[in-house]
Amino acid sequence: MKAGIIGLARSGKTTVFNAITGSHAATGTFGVRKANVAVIKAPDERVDKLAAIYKPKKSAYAEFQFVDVAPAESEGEEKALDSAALIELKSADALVHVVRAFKNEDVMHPLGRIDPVADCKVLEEELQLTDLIVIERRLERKEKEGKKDREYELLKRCQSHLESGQPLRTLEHSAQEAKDLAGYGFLSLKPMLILGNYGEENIGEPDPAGLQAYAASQNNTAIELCGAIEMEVASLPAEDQPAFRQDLGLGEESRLRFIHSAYDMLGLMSFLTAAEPEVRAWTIRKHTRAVEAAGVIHSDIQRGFIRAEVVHYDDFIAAGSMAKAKEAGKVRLEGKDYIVQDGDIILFRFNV
Ligand SMILES: Nc1nc2c(ncn2[C@@H]2O[C@H](COP(=O)(O)OP(=O)(O)O)[C@@H](O)[C@H]2O)c(=O)[nH]1
Ligand SMILES: [Mg+2]
Repeated sequence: MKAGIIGLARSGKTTVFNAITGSHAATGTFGVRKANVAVIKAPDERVDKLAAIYKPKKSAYAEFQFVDVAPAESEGEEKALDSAALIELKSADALVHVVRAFKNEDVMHPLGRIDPVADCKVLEEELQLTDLIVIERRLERKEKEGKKDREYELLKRCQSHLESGQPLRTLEHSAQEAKDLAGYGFLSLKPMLILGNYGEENIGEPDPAGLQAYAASQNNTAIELCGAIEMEVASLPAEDQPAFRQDLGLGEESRLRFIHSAYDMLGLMSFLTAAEPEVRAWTIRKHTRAVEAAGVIHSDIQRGFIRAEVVHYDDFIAAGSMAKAKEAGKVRLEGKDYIVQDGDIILFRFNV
C-alpha cells in the first residue's frame, strides 16, 4: 500500500509528511526535486497482546508507504504536478491532498490568497485534466488503428465524465471495467483524503474552513491537522509527546487519526499471523480471499496454498491459548475462496 501526497506549492506537504511519519525532511525548500519516502506503521493493540502471549523474537505492525513528491518549481508555480511527480503518483493506491488553511504572511500562496475549498477545486481540476490528456492520446491511437473495442468504449465514457467536470472516482463501472482501468493509474480515480493544514489558532475547531462539508459533497473525507505544531511535537522524544499534546489541546495523535481515516477511505483491514518467531499484522483490502491474503506475506505461500487455519482474534483471546481455542472448535480450516475478516489470526499451510 502506498499513499502519495499532493497539493499546491507551500501548502505544507513536507511539513505534514514529517508530522505523520516523524521524519526530518527539509521544509520550505522550493524547486528541490527529491521525493521523501517513509513507512507508516499502524499501531494495533492486538499485535501487542499477541506478542505478550507468544513472546516472539519479533513483532510488527501493518505498514504502508507514504511518499511526498515535490514538483519542480520551473514547470509552473501554480501547478501541483509535473511529469516526475506523475510517474511517482501513478503507482500510488491513494492520494492525500494537503490543502493550505494556515495563515502566514511569510509564506506566499501560489495563487496569492487563502481559500482552502477553492484550492480543492483547483487541484481536482488538475487531476482531471491530467487524466483527460492520457485518455485523449489513447483514443487517438485507437482510432488511428481502427480499434473500437471494449476499452475504447470505456475510455469514451471516461472522457465525457471528465469533460462534465467530474473525477473518475465517481464514474459507475463494473468489476471488469475496474480491471481495464487499473493499468492506467488515473489520478482522479484514486481514493483521495483531503487534509486541511490549519494554523494553531484553529486547534480544536470542528471544521474551520468548511473542508469537511466540501469533502462530503464530493463523496470524500476531510480531516484537520495543524501541520507545523504536529511536526514539532513529532520531533520530541516519544515519552514527552503526550504532555505536550495535552498542553496544546491537540486531540488524538495526528498519526492515528490519519491512519484511521486512510484505512476507512481505502476499505482496508488487517489480519494477523502469530508464532514464536514473529507476531505481525498485515494490511489487505476488505473482501480479500484467503489465497490473495497469503500472497501479501509471500508469493510462494500464494502459489503453494493448501489451506488456511483461521481463528478470530476475539475467540483466541477468550479461549486463552491456541490449544484451548482448538478444543472449543474455534479454529477452522478454510480454503482459497474464504473471505478474510478483520482480526483473523491465520496460519497458512502451503507447499512449494
Ligand atoms: N504557520 C504555519 N506555517 C506552516 C504550516 N505548515 C507549513 N508551514 C510553512 O509553510 C512553508 C512551506 O511548507 P512545506 O511543508 O515545505 O510546503 P510544501 O511545499 O507543500 O512541501 C514552510 O515555511 C513551513 O514552515 C502551518 O501549519 N502553519
Ligand atoms: Mg515540500
